[in-house]
Amino acid sequence: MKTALITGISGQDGSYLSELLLKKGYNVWGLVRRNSSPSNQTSRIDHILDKLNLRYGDLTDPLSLINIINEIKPDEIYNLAAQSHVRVSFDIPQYTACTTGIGTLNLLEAVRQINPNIKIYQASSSEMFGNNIDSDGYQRESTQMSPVSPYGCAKVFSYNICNNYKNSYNMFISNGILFNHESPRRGINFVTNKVVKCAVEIYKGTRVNLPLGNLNATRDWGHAKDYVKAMWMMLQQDTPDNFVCSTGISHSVEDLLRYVFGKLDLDYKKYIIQDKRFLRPEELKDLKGDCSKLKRATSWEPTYSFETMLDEMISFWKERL
Ligand code: NAP
Ligand code: F7E
Repeated sequence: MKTALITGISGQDGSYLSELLLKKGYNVWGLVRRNSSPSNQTSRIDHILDKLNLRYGDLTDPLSLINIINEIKPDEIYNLAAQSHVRVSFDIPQYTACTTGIGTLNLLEAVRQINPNIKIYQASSSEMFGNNIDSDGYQRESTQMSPVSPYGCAKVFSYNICNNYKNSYNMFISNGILFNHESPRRGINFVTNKVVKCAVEIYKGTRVNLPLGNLNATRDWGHAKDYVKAMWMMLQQDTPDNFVCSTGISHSVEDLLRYVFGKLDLDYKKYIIQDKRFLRPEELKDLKGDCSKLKRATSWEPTYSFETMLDEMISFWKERL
């Protein structure tokens, strides 16, 4: 039985990855932060809590990482913990750098000192590319990285330090460069789940409008359940490498509105109000990923489309609200 440690186990991806690894027979451990409302914090993993082993810790506390790695002796570590909200990273840039950037270094150093043979997955992001696009309209592993947010800058640091530790100390560290991925478990301050939840509230008569920021940006949106499979596949390769994971199809925020409100027989134009609070000081305009390297190396294929993913989210909120 393999042992896996997931940092960020209480997050969207941590919850789906836990389910996947449990199904595969792993002994699954997770790092959780101290929170004044513990039941709320584990809401995404409450249904499997009895099968998981949780320990308090924090990426910014190196001793907590050393203690848990010494205790559980993992075969694989999935480093999913981060301050992951791009807009918020402009409000708390130093905190974001400490957690999303230096936190990764703390983890790598703990692994190097305790057992450099542990395999590590690093949650890298398409936000690292900033506004660079190859001439065919896609971003891929070779696309230049010029991040446009404190979050993106911190992720580039983590990406680079992972490559540096891999090469310097011959460690198995793979970066998954994941494009946006969503689900009913997505935080409700990210645009997909915000739009779906608010649209369902308007449909049910409990809300009158939806304040949003930039509607023109385009994103390559996939489903988190598909993307955690890719994370696991990356660590089952013979050698560590960096892989883009994406659907290759992009939609604007306005497309998202049209689809979700349309499914509820509503005209989104009647409800949207522009709210400056949701604009970013610098915006990443367009994302569309080419994941042919991942597909060549593994048998990974997404099972959800943009539409089926949103249908699942709409059904979830219709039932929940
Ligand atoms: P998420 O829902 O925001 O989850 C983040 C997790 O990190 C939560 O469990 C959070 O704990 C934990 N965390 C935050 N700061 C921490 C710290 N200092 N020490 C320990 N744990 C900490 O994010 P996600 O959508 O699952 O994404 C997972 C990872 O993939 C993140 O690193 C994200 O940046 C990256 N990523 C996400 C996407 C995407 O579209 N979802 C795309 C590319 C990359 P609490 O529950 O206590 O807050
Ligand atoms: O924004 C626009 C916003 O916050 C998407 C994270 O998982 O993916 C995610 O980052 C777009 C942006 O995701 C609102 O300006 C308009 O253009 O859902 P989002 P993100 O910033 O792309 C990357 C790959 C990650 O790695 C990150 O961790 O939607 N937008 N109006 C809005 N966005 C939000 N949140 N709220 C609005 O009201």
